[in-house]
Amino acid sequence: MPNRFYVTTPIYYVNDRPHIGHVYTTTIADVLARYHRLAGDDVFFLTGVDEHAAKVVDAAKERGLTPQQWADQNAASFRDTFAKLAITNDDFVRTSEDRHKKKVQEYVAALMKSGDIYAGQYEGWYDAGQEEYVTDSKAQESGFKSPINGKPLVRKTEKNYFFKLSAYREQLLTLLEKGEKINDQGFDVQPEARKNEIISRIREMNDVPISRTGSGGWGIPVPGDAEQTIYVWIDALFNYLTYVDTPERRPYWQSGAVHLIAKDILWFHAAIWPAMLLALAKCEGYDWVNLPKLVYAHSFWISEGQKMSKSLGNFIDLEKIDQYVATFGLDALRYFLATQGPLGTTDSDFAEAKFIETYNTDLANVVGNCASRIINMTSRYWGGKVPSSANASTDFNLEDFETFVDVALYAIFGSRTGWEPKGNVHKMVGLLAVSSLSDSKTPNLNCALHYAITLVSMIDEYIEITAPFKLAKDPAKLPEVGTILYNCAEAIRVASALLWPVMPGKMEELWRRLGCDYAQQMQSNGGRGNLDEWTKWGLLQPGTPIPAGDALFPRYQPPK
Ligand code: ME8
Repeated sequence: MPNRFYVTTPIYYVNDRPHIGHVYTTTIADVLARYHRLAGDDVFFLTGVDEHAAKVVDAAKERGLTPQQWADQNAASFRDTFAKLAITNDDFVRTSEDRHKKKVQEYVAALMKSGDIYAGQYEGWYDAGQEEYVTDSKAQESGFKSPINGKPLVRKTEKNYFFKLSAYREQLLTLLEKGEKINDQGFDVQPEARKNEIISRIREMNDVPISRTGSGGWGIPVPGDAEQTIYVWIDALFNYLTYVDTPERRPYWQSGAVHLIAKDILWFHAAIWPAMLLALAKCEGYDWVNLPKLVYAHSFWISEGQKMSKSLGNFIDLEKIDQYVATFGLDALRYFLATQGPLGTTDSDFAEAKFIETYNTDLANVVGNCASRIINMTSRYWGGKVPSSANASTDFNLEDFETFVDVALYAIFGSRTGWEPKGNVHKMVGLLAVSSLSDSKTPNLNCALHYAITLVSMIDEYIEITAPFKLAKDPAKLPEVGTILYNCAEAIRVASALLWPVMPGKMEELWRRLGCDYAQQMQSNGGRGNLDEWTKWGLLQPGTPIPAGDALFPRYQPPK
């Protein structure tokens, strides 16, 4: 049985169209999903939209539309955008769908029955214009006036349903601080600094209201109380479970979800969500419910050095995203997001100059240039066919090597440096690239991709050192040229497999030129690949035509 892997993104508010932040988290999730499929895992990847927010109602009203009409338009925009960006989600959440609403009501009813959700009174400072409560500290800060319209806040009491969050304090702290497991499943929050933030907050947590009144019918009613609507955050968090709560999909949930989010919504995911699951797991009929294995909270993109905001008008919005794709290609955008993005705890700057530099340095000069050199030399010196490496003396023997990377590195550097192939060499590039991509604890993509690119730049260096273009002048040396070109083509084939999750379009093009049918193999195997096999050394068949073609990543010259 293949490993299962379940990865999710936040479900995004549909009060507006998507922007780069939404595209970013979804792209990272897509890279992880593709990587796991490539490695042969059975993957479920879920993204979608969160519809029942009050701001959706407001934005619809401004346009003279019903909330559903406005939600429909924006949900379509999210769906189309993701499709355009080669996102391979397996389903798309819309919280206004019956299949979601029905399950949420079932979960809430079970929690009401077990006593983890109870009716109570909520009292607090209410901003009537915004239809929301303001925390005591915020109210004090703003002089008890609405921060939005300046009108006095009112002290208001209303009936609400509450979730017994405080009852799960100790259990959550044990899970997070001691790494303990429940039903064989641990629960982790990463990066480490974010986990520490959340631990201090959990120590002080109280019960939370999970319903509200006056939503005008937009939302999911509390079972048995038509006046109250389930609070949008509770409705939204449940999406991770509602969409896989079917007999066929439950095994994905049970494999331990990986929730990718940004730092803005960590509290909900790292405290409220696991506590609700612990509560649900105790209810009758829900003993199969376990915890997610990881909540990973990345940081934020800013834009050209400044926080993205409506008033500054500097959002990287759909128009800008389209422009980048039109100019540099989709794979370049995905590569930039994956390598320069805010994984970890520092924000990243989405700046045009940085985009161009990354594109020219890594894609045009390294990957594109290396592929062109190999293909062109093969056509010039070896009739445009994969050369045979067997008839030239090689200074290595396949049996001496543990992994393809040992071979690639030895082929590239061994003869020059006398490098011992066995040992930890393979950890340097390939396995590091592979394991850091797949390690769900810290999806350190920046690092993984850096190693894959390093492998390609080593090929370039190998060409410089061995100088096949000089050797080719002597007909007696042609077999040696063949060996060199074969090693180059093999190394770039291996690198292309490692880079495919980020740049599927261009890498599939490279596969076509190298005569590799990996895309077809994946298609006929339910989307699953065979990375272990495809990264072995020596798979290219001598004699296979390697057609020349346009540069994969033409160098970008900014218009004067
Ligand atoms: O919070 N940089 O939806 P949302 C990077 N509906 N990522 C960013 C970003 C930025 N500048 N801005 C947004 C919600 N994001 C809720 C979630 S989940 C059960 C409910 C990304 O539309 C990032 O993933 O405000 C962030 O967590 C998410 O968009 C918030 O999207």
